[in-house]
Amino acid sequence: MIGNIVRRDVVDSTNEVAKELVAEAVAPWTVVVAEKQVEGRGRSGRAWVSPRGGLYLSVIVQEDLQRLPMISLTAGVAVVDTLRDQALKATIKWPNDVLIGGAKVAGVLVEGIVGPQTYWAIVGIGVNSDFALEALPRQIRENATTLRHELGGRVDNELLLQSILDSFQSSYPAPGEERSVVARYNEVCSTLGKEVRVETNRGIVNGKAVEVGASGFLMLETKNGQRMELAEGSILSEG
Ligand code: BT5
Repeated sequence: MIGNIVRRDVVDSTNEVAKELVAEAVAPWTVVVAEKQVEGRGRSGRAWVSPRGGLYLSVIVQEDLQRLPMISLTAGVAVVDTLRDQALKATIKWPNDVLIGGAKVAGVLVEGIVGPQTYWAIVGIGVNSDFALEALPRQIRENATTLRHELGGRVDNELLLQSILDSFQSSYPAPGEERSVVARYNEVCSTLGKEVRVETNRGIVNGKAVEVGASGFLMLETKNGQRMELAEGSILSEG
């Protein structure tokens, strides 16, 4: 499935380049890879700091918009499984932070767009791979790590790219066959079982994280035993 790989040196954001390609009629499963981003994006208007040496990619897939949360889970699982193959103890913090030892090493941003004839998902993945931790601003560094820092040596971004793409493609669920990737997500999600404090666009909620569903929601159990589904949010603290 993985098709053409479009390689760029410096871009604003690989997701943005991918969107331009969709507007020009692109083949599904085209991948955009850049060496550096100057306007790397996170969720909700946040920034993804993207120095040279990191891996920045966007996979362009044709997808129904309601499957985007599912595709985001799949991308997180692909990154975790790739890192685990290298004996790194990677986990996911809901919804899409890939952590090693509690520090963020990668993030996923899936954006949906309406193309000329169909819907598209731009699956953006950023990995702090082959650069020193010091390349990140101090404030971010406190909660982040890089593969070079974890492994104590250089990282081959080309091999990493191929492994992530292989893993993403092999985990990618056909409609109706989402169960195994959701199960895998729940296995590697370090948020589950913890008391969490989550910032949502409806305010802050507290509860015990129980599970993540196929539509990407986090099921929380509040103190009075009520269950609550969160479609989006950022975890402020995990107990
Ligand atoms: C994410 O957002 O984690 C999604 C990151 C997706 C980046 C990829 S790179 C390829 C593609 N093209 C793009 O433009 N984006 C995608 P979020 O969960 O909102 O986390 C953002 C927060 O993570 C920031 O507010 C910082 O606190 C922190 N952060 C920023 N840069 C970081 C880095 N390099 N390493 C660790 N943490 C970082």
